[in-house]
Amino acid sequence: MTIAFVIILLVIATLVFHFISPWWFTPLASNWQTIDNTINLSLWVVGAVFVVVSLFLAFVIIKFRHNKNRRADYEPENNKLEGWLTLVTTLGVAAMLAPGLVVWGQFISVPENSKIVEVVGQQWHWSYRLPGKDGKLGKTAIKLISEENPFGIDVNDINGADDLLVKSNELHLLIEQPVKVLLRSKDVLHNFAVPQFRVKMDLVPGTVTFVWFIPTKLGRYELLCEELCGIAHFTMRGYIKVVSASDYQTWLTSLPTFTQTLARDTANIAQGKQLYTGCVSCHGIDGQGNEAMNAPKLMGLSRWYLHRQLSYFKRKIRGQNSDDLYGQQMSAMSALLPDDKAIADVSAYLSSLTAIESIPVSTGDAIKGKAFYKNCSYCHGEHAQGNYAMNAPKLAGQYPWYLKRQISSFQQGIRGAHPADLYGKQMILMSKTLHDERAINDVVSYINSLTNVR
Ligand code: HEC
Ligand code: HEC
Ligand SMILES: [Cu+2]
Repeated sequence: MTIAFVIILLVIATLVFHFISPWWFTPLASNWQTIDNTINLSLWVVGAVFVVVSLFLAFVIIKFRHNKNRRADYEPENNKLEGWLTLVTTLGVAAMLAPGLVVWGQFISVPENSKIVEVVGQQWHWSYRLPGKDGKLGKTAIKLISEENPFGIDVNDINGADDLLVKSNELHLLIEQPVKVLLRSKDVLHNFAVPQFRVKMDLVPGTVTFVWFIPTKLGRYELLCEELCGIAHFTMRGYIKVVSASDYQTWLTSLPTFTQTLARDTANIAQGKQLYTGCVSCHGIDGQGNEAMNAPKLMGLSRWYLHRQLSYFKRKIRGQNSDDLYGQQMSAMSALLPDDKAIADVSAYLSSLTAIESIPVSTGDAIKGKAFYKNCSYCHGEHAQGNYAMNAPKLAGQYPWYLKRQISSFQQGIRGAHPADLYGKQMILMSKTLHDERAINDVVSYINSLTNVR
């Protein structure tokens, strides 16, 4: 008897939860109402069956409960009843599956007037490529990917020259314009999913997959990787901003073509050395750093990392937090570098310095630190040598006081929390794997004990 009431309560609770629960789909922002309809239909079919079968079970338990004066009837066959049950079940299953086939048909028939956009996934961020005026994307290959050519575009393919590259994690789309999104992965399986658009698809290394949709509502939507693609999978987020025609045009004109990004490497090392004279008082004559000035070692850091940090300081993405005293100092100093060219020059100069690097000593327990460093090595490399593909800088050879300060800045959100800081956010999350001062000390000791490979 009790079990019958439990079942009835379960049915009531489920229904109440369904109707009052705040959890439901985010408002639709694309043409894919049909996907919602299919999901809803399945839910209604499954829901009705759940209610009817559960209540029937409860009814039977109550009605035919144990009674000394009653005996059960044995009825192994009932063709009529079985016929009905088979028919009803078949209709129910067909109602759930058949509309899905129709919607899948639409899902794979891309409208003629769609515009192409390429989305590239890698551990753990997104980038985008649009065809230039010719409307065609250039060929790509994994083996062509390098620091200068992160998309791996084939320079010999004429279609690639005017491709527009978006290195940021924000893609803009024109409202009411059907788009065919080509999906490509540089490393492992990822999944392209924007909840408001409803459509989602895996990115598979070695092949190009696609989805299509029409964005129907202006707004900025979060792009999630819905594939468990590695330890920092949850940091793999991007944004899709649906904009009006004029905003879209402005955005397009701001994008560099592939040719322009290649031509950009005109950094002048001599010029960079000249510019660096303004930095010597803090960072030292060879960029060896200076503890008294709180200034880290710069020599031997990668060009792309130096470039990024200097433009972060300049664009007030790093060093603006009111608790970030040293970052603020440095941010003020970035005024010595008037423009992007100057930043490129000084970065090229600093990364060219190959003076012998002393290995700093620190006081933590390097053996314990090694265990902590396991997580860090996925991005920063086994020898803390840095890894361009992961956007993670070299840590080996850096002063312990500076490393500790940065780790705790990340932990407190003093560094990396600015909305335009794409990579700092990953570090904020990672820094929290070190639970106390002791752990920070230990991991830094381990980093300092690593052979300082360049
Ligand atoms: C007043 C002293 C001072 C001067 C002058 C100065 N810096 Fe700095 N710099 C700092 C301090 C302090 C930090 C550490 C900031 C922090 O802890 O977040 C820093 C950090 C940096 C970083 C970040 C390094 C990393 O590993 O993330 C770079 C790059 C840098 N400086 C380059 C320069 C360049 C190039 C110049 C000359 C244009 C310069 N600095 C001039 C004090 C200075
Ligand atoms: C998911 C990849 C990833 C992992 C894992 C990771 N980092 Fe980082 N780390 C980064 C990136 C990316 C940056 C550069 C951030 C930026 O550009 O502002 C960075 C920056 C840093 C910096 C600042 C270096 C400098 O010169 O200012 C330190 C220190 C650091 N990481 C330490 C660690 C430690 C310790 C661990 C392990 C607990 C770790 N990281 C794990 C990606 C990672
Ligand atoms: Cu992913």
